[in-house]
Amino acid sequence: MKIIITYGTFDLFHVGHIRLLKRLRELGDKLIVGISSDEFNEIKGKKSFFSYEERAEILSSCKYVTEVFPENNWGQKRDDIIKYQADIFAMGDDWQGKFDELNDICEVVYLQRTKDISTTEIKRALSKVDNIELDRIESSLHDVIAIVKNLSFK
Ligand code: C2G
Repeated sequence: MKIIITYGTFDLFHVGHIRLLKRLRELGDKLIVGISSDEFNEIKGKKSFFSYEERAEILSSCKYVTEVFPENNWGQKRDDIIKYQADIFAMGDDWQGKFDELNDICEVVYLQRTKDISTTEIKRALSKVDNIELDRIESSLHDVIAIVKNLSFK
């Protein structure tokens, strides 16, 4: 039974996340995911849209994921690897080299990150959509006001 362990925020779950989890699951038999708690996200400088509970529900519903648990700090990985008897610790390669010190208790693997998608990108795109929508509504309102003005002076 080969056990894989990984960590992340996994906010606004997207194809980058799912492609990583799929590849991680293919490395072994079980995939255990440490999901960053809301408090730990603050330490990471991240404010997730979905709460820890919602993100945990989404990841738990993913067919590639066996089990999830809260990631509360940077330093718990070594204990987690021992507790879950993980054979492989794996992350996307934006973390390349950052966790190599764990290679005395498990294999450390970094998989290629999916390009052109990230939670930050999604948030940025959505904020633009709001502004575009607001501009459209505002110009429609101006049209309506012009029509009303026309009518009222006849
Ligand atoms: N990821 C990916 N491709 C993307 C986006 C993310 O492969 N387009 C991977 C990341 O490399 C990471 C995982 O998905 O391995 C989760 O990414 P995040 O939710 O951004 O998590 P992160 O902030 O990197 O937290 O202690 C480790 C941290 O908790 C990792």
